[in-house]
Amino acid sequence: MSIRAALVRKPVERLDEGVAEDAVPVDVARAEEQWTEYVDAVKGAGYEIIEVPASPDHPDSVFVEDTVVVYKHHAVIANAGHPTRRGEQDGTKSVLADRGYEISEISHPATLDGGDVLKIGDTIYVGHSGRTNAEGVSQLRAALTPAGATVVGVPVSKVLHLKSAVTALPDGTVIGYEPNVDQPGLFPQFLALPEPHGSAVVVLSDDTVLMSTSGPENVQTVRSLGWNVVTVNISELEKLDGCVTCLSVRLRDLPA
Ligand code: CIR
Repeated sequence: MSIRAALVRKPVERLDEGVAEDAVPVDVARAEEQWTEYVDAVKGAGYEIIEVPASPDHPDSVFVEDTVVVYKHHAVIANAGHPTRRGEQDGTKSVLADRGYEISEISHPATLDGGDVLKIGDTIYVGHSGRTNAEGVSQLRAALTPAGATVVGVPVSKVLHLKSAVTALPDGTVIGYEPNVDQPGLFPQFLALPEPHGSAVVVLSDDTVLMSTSGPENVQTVRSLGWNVVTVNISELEKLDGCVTCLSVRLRDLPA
């Protein structure tokens, strides 16, 4: 059986200062509870939880997925597209280096957020978005092509990150709310979900995904296709444009 682990990072007191498209007050205590429930759900699916030490000066640091792209034993450390998020990546880098990952880094003038990267097997889709620039796409391609990945750049103009628009089911079907997706035809199999909110999945195992309670019809659609769905309420983190994917980095087959 493959070893599975997930990186997570505790929300900080300054969470409510995080970057948000719509300024809605965030209940930090409630966000902490919801984060704990999220971590418990991932743990309950059999993942070892690895906590990246909290970063009190980075309000958005709970969204740990944005700090790195992991492929096989390679960890490509991101360079955040938003200036207030730069520096978050240092904690992730040190944890993954300690775990034996081969580290490379996206560097200036390139920017890249992990939320723009969707891996489906050896195909890595990377969104050219408001956060990830062309140099970021290019540096990711240069870092991971030699490791066996095919890096496919895709435009993202309607939402924050590629994974705000699309994620993938365990069988590789790409899902999303179509009005949020620039070019659904770029994906070999695309399934449109009914609701804009809560349209993301985290693959927990070959037959189970994690979704937010904010998209009940989306959950129903995914269940109707024969998948097990574990749900979590992450409403306070969604106020900061987060979704289920961005709260963890899933690791499989860790370096020995
Ligand atoms: C930001 O704007 O950077 C954060 N407030 C939200 C980041 C969410 N990350 C993600 O979806 N991968």
